[in-house]
Amino acid sequence: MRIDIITVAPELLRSPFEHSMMKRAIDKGLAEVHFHNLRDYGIGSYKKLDDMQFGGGAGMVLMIEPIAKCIEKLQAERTYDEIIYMTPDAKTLNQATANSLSLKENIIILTGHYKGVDQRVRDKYITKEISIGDYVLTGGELAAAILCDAVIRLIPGVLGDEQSALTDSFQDNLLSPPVYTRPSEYEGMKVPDILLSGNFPKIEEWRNEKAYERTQLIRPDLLND
Ligand code: 6GU
Repeated sequence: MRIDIITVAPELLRSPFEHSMMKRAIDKGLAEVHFHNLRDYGIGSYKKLDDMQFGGGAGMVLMIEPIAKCIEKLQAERTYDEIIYMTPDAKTLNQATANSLSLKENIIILTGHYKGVDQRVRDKYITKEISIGDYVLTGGELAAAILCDAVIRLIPGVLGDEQSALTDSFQDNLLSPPVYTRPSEYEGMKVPDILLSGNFPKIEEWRNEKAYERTQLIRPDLLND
């Protein structure tokens, strides 16, 4: 999978790709991530990227021309399955979206800044808009890193244990059950007997029960989906 990220702040984005699972995916050749500094496509000698919004109001808006130049250069090189815009005014990222994106070949992720991008960018180029939650970040860069992490770990071959992605929280709309490791007793706090029993069908049943209880308590909305 190839991901092209268009951003005004590539330095804000690099580090998550240099560690842990995303690094492993890139090292294994399962994911390829390229950063494109929007500034390189800016207008005039000042490399201008943004301007005031028509109609008045606070905040600068990213102009269409630099973004168009960058996207069209990439599109001339290959076909993209999705051109995603990270923005708080969109549907929230969930596991189903991550699953489906992990099967794509080439995607572009555009990250906004300031007051966002000119609506015509969204109308002309964007095929999917994603928010990571109901709160506002300064820019879409960290959101893009989060999207990439959620997607890249799902690419077949990235996780060592093929099972583990399937048993993640949310994979079946349930939160994960509690987990324990050694010691079996700590300051009087005991690991539930069932987990030490060796009775795997019963353990599985207990885990399902706990997952359901937790979901009911913390995220009942997931059970209605
Ligand atoms: Cl994708 N961008 C920004 N700027 N803020 C957000 C977001 C994205 N998702 C949640 N808040």
